[in-house]
Amino acid sequence: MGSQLHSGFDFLPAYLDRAEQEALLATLQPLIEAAPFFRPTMPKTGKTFSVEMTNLGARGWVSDREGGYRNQATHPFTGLPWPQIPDVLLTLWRQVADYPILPEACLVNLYRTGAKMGLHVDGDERDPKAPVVSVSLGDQAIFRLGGPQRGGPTTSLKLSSGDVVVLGGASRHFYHGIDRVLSGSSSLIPGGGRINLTMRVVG
Ligand code: MD3
Ligand code: FE
Repeated sequence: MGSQLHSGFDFLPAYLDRAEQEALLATLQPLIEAAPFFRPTMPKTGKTFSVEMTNLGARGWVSDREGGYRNQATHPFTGLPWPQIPDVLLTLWRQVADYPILPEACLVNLYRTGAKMGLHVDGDERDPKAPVVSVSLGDQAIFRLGGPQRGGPTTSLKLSSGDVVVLGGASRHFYHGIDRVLSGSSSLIPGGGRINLTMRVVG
């Protein structure tokens, strides 16, 4: 059990050591080659996200102007099913999630220079009791966590490579975002940047 700053929010700093981070990245590399990063676009406006994304698992998260936010079984550009979530991530889920169902989706976010993610609440997973498990790799990021309502007080937390966060309980529905990534703060990812993995039960 790490430090619980908010109800159900569990921060597990340096959960993965450097060798484990390198091994996880090596496991991800061929999966990302099969399901390349793409830039989602916002519903209606078509504005592009600065974060690049791909998914693993049966039900990946995608967004575009025409179809809006949704979960789907195939990559929007290759048309292929997403690669399976690797065992090393399912093992991590079993260790930290305290939940009897395995994740069906793992969103992979890539933050290159200047990428950020505005304050938002995660959408419509049908099982509201299921936690989200997040793993950070590469450059450090300034993460902002609010409460259930937009405009309420927020706290910020630096997320470093190897940190794991479990979002359970009430925190699962809290506003959150990534204000910025500290470019050059880690040597893990070739070409620099940050990867964040979020495992979810989609239902
Ligand atoms: C707090 N990702 O993919 S991970 C996202 O670092 C997302 O890429 C961020 O927000 C990233 O939706 C933050 C940590 C995280 C994930 C889900 C949460 C924090 C959360 C859900 C509710 C509250
Ligand atoms: Fe989110």
